[in-house]
Amino acid sequence: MNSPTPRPSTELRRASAFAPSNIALTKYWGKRDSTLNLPLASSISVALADLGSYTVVQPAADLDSDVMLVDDQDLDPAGMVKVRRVLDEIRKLSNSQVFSGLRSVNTVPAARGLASSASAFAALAVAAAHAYGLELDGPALSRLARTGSGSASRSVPGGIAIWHAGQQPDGADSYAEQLYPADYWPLRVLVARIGGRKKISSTEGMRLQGGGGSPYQHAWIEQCHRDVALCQEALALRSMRRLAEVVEGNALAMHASMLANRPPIIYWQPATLAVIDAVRQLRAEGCDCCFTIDAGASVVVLCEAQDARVVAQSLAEIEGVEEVLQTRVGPGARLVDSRGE
Ligand code: 2P0
Repeated sequence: MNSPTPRPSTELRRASAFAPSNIALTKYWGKRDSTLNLPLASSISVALADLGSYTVVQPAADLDSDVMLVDDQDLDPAGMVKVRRVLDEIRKLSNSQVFSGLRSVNTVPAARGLASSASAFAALAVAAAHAYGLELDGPALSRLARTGSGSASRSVPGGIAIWHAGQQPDGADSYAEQLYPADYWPLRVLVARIGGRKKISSTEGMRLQGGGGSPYQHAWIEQCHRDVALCQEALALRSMRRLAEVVEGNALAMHASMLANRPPIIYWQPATLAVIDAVRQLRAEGCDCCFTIDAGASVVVLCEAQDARVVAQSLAEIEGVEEVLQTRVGPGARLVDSRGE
């Protein structure tokens, strides 16, 4: 573990950070420890350039608990438990007992299959560590973010990142690091937004499946181990053909394991399948693209820059696609000045 350098509590200060959301190329869907968010398999992601969260942390001696607004609403109790987990760890490391007021603004639509919790917790970890005077390295910040929400670990390094599942019970070896910087492969990321609020959160979906609900759970995790290796090969070659095979196969295997769960976990809507069809058709016509789907109905499409316009146009024409967001791969979590709020 990194040795933090605590400063005296008089050095508590307001701090703001931005963190990107991230899209998994091979997924995190299964935990070996649900308190520390330790995964059963490693996963690989791309950070999104301008879709993410700004979080401001203001330690205040007169508060008797932490309070947090997310998009101007009080954070719900389940979210607050996760936030306190991160802040309690930071207070422990900095020998502080001061609570904080926090405000987070998402540039990602919440609960639509895009991981707003990933960016929110990565921004929280980076801002709060600074607010409490800690100097932590990347792996330490990634571990902190992970305790809030597993996927947040990957938003800390940004670019193309791998989250190592690790083996240690305390999670010391379970953190994300960058495989490639954001400009390694100038992919475009298109989000075909579909549907309203999802009914089953990722945390709950993984809990249901982890309790022996899916007969395919073991096969799914074994597939993840293989796919992480295949994905790294595809990335090293910058081969969209090979990337498509592993990224699409991994997402479909995850949803197959969810569908087979009892009770079933079904996130797709008719438009989800329509987008899958469209991407396969585009590829047959020579467009270098592939799709992936998280815990929601929305579909994310990765493509080469020169194909982005035609792909975005095709997606926008599909019935049930409410909006097509377009971005590129971006850097990781960082401190920003308070104008970044
Ligand atoms: C991923 N997802 O790898 C996968 C794919 C959803 C489907 O990471 O319980 O919100 O807070 O650790 O991080 C969503 O999981 O769950 C997620 P918790 P988290 O992106």
